[in-house]
Amino acid sequence: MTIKKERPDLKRAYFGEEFVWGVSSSAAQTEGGNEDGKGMSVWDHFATKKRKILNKHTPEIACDFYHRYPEDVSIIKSLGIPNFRYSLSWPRILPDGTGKINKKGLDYYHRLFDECRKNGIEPWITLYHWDLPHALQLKGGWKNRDILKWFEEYVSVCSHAFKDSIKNWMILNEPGVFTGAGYFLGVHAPGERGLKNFLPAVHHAVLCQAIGAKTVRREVKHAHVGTTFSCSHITPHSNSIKDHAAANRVDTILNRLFIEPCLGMGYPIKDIPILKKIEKYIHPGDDKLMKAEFDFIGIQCYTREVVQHAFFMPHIKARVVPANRRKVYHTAMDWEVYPEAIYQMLKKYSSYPGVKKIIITENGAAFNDKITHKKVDDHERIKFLSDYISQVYRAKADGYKADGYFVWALTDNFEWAEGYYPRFGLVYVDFETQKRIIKDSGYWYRNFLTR
Ligand code: IFM
Repeated sequence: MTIKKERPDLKRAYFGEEFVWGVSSSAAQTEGGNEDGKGMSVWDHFATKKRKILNKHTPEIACDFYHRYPEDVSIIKSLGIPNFRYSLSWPRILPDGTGKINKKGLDYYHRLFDECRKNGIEPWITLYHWDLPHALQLKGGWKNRDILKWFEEYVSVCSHAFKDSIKNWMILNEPGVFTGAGYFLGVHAPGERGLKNFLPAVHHAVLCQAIGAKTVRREVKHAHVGTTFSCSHITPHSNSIKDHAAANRVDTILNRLFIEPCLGMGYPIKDIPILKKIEKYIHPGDDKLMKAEFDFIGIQCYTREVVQHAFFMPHIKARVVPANRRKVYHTAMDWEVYPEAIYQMLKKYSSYPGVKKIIITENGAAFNDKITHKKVDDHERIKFLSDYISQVYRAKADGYKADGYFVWALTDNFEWAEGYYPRFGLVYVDFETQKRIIKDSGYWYRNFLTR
């Protein structure tokens, strides 16, 4: 397949002054630095004790961001990227999940945010990007309703510590993924499976996204508070009634499960009756507790899923037909490259009353990047970003909410169960030497943002 290198007509100015441009990353995927009092996370445990990651990779060193953040912040600056979304590591701040605060952990984040500011970069915080303290998982983790008070304590420590330096806060990163992959399919940490683990984890995450928002607002005056959702455009595999119904069920689980309760709509049980079992975990008053006032929602859209009816699939009776099986152009994650997905998602989420602003807090692609003559020619990623950003523009021009865009990711990093194999970065990382090389896509993004 021939890939056109670049669309010359796309301009930052088309999006207006208010539109937020940035790049995203997360602590567990980049930081390493298991020192200075950091506790073990569920991902450290899943990787080093359970050895569950592809090629037995671990996040122990990752991009060594803990020590190398000044270099990475200077790269962000050199690329002219004005906003940096990064997560705080719960076990670095509260090594046992609750109780004793690790001052060295807080000091490190203060240094990081100071470094950003010194370089004219606005830091955005994600409070929870999947690295639950292992100590809390030993007590049941997201399945245990006590997580409501553990999480409130963690958020209150963080928002108190950073109330003067951080304006933009996101509560959870993709609750659909950490509950689905971590507590239903068992392919992510902590590796649990089945509805009996998944449903309480979902309900507690829904409550925590609201509790987190309230806690940040209590501590931080004028906070700009959001939370993020993973989402995919869903299409039926055929025109059959059964495939349409299956597509609707998958859409409900992937795209509606976490946003609707926080908007006061409750769980979408009507469209997926097995969800009724979640009622067992709902306490009186929870319907009010689940509601949250968000200034924005973050959506993280990479692809579309094509869905087929599957009688033997437990609970959902549907399956996703992989991109390689459909023989469509896809990334190293086997995610179909389908730029219109992001348009469809902006359209879908714009239609919810109560959604004030939508920021694309992640979008990007993993390709098989190679270094040639000290350069990384990743024109597939350039084409990907350019086409997806064009669809964001199309949505905005059609009157849908679209208020910002963050590329995932700043650097190649630890891609969870896939280890270091998929490379999502604008910056290449040689994981042996920790040398960074800005990829052509990094320079493309710089030109897009600065010309
Ligand atoms: O790397 C992840 C990130 O942590 C959450 N959103 C999707 C990215 C790519 O898989």
